[in-house]
Amino acid sequence: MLQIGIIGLGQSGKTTVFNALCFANAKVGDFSSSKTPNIAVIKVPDKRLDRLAEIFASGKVTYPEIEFIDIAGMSSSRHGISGASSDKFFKEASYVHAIRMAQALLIVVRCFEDDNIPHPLGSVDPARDIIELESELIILDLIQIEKRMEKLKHLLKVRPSSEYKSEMVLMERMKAHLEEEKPLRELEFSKETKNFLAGFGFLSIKKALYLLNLGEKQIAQADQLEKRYFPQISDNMAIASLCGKIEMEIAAFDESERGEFIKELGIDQQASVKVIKKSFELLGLISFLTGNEKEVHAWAIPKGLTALEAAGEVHSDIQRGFIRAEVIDFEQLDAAGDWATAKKQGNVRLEGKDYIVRDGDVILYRFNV
Ligand SMILES: Nc1nc2c(ncn2[C@@H]2O[C@H](COP(=O)(O)OP(=O)(O)OP(=O)(O)O)[C@@H](O)[C@H]2O)c(=O)[nH]1
Ligand SMILES: [Mg+2]
Repeated sequence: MLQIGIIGLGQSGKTTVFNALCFANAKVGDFSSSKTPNIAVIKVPDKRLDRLAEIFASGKVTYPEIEFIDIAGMSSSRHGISGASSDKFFKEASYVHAIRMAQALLIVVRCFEDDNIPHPLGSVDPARDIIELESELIILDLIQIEKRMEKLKHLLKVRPSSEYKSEMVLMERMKAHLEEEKPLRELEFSKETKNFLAGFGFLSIKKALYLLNLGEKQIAQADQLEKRYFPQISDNMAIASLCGKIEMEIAAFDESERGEFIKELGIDQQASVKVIKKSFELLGLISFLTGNEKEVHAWAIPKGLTALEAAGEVHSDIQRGFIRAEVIDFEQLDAAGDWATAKKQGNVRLEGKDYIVRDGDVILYRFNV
């Protein structure tokens, strides 16, 4: 499953945002700093799927899921910046480990002012915090790379191989980049290298969605604030903003009452829904759909997968016994009203293994095992 780790300085509102996104009610504030992460799974809303359930008269609707992991604040919160390096191992084990394997990070930056909630660095200063958080990720990755290089040096001595040699070159390239205080997500890697690196769980390589946690009075200036703190957006990152406190209140309402409350507040859409959408886009994900009378299902996959690769998401048998895929755009199926009519209209295409799946494809797999 897709996993997104929530990080940020202490008391920046991570757990508040987590509660808002996941409709959860984990404790926030002073007494919340437990070292066990909060974990919750959310469904990615997709209106097309609801319509597909009508078309197939299907009893069950399965949305793609994302898991959010909320960990306690990063080191600056407790030890000050200077203390950050002294307890690397402790911090590594207890905080960061939980998000090592996440595909992306949601980085919460405090913008809200509140004299009752002390900021770990003494004042509310989002620009400084962004730099602080980036360098924290960079330092943690540097430590890990240096450890790996030590090991590689040894391995190259006792068991030299071309694999180790090229890995050393790769690590050196990454180290040089980090030493310029740049996150690894800005580097380009081949697909194979990316897969190889995935196992290391580097942090600054993960796609990052920066989330400005606004005060109630700042909501109207959300766009300006986003532009002010992120005048340019680099690769593999995105920006969003919301008022965690209000969003958490919205999430606490029953679904039936939520719409009314949002209207009263004069907000156009629940901000957390936007954050989920942005996370999805940032991860470069698309959805394809499958359906029959039993179940309709949206599958989240990275862009660029073939019909055969996508089949593996649904079931390994379908991938193994793949014959062909019958494919139609959701819009065309929606207009036709049912599969048989769409077929008669000639809009259902036969595609082979190498067909590149597109967002909104409704796929009926033909297979034989
Ligand atoms: N005024 C205001 N307060 C907020 C907002 N978001 C969070 N807070 C408050 O800030 C405090 C800290 O929020 P948490 O969500 O616990 O912060 P955290 O980042 O999870 O904190 P740690 O887990 O201890 O690092 C709580 O008292 C929240 O109610 C906001 O948008 N506006
Ligand atoms: Mg928390």
